[in-house]
Formats: sequence, structure tokens, C-alpha cells
Amino acid sequence: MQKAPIVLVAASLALALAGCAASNAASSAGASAPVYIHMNGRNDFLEPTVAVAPGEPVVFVNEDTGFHNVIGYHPTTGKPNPAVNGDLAGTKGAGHHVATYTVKLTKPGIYDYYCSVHAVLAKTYGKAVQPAHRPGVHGYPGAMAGEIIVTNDPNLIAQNPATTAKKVLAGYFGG
Ligand SMILES: [Cu+2]
Repeated sequence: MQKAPIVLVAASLALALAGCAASNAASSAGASAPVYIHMNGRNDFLEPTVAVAPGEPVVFVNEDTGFHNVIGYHPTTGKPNPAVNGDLAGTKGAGHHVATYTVKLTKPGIYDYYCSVHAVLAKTYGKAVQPAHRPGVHGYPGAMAGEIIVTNDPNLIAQNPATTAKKVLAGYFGG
């Protein structure tokens, strides 16, 4: 008679876990929920790689006091990619208006971008380029750059950092 409750507990745990899996799948499949990419005091993108479903909004959020931009480019040709192109004024501080730039990409693929204030495109070989640290930029040793993966694979989307679900993160002003 002692085993019956244990079985019941195990069964309800299994149901609870199944419920979690189901709600995760539902949230990642919801193409209307934006994915947020944050700029902070280090002159970088806090979430440099994110994945979204086609048409799912990607919202860049500038929580930094300084100006940033988001410039799309093709890494194999060095040419600009106008599908990603935005300016973000600085935010004065907590409680002030936060500048955002929203982009919706409908075609699956990888969209590379960088901030031309804090990074430069450097030649690699042939016509290929990659972002490099802009000399004189303080706060972050790497290049301020990132990529958006537009995909129909929910497993990739489920790997986004937890911070991509929240528009404004606390404690990042003042760079
Ligand atoms: Cu920047």
C-alpha cells in the first residue's frame, strides 16, 4: 500500500514536465513574440547570436547612454545588406525613453550586422570581410557585431538566451 502514493507522485511529475515541454514549444513557435537584442555599457550586443522564425520581430534595445547603429553586411562580398539597417539614439538612464529598432526578416538565412561606431569591417581574403574592433573604442575588446538566424527550426529558436525575452534589462545603463 505504500507504493501507490509514490506512483502517483511520479505520474504527476511526469505530467508537470510534459506541461513544461508543451509550453516551451508553444512559446518558441509563437512567431509574434519579439526577440530582444540589448546594447549596454560595454559597446557590444549582449546577445550577439539569436534565432527567430520568419517574420518574427527582432527588436534592438539601446540601454546604453551612447549612440549605436545596426548595419547589415554580406560577409562573403563585403557589400551592405539593407535588410538590416537602423540607428539607435542613446538612452539617458533608467526611467527614460529607450530607443529601439525593429526588423522583421521573412527569408530564412543568416543576417550579419555590426555597429559602425564601435567596429569596422576588415578584409579577410578575396572579397570577404569580418567585423573587427575599431581602434580607440573602450569597454569591450571585441568587435561590436552579431548575427540573426532566420529559421523554421524551433530547436534553434529555443536556444536563445533568456534575456532575449525581455525588452528592458535592469542595471545596464551608463556606458
Ligand atoms: Cu555601437
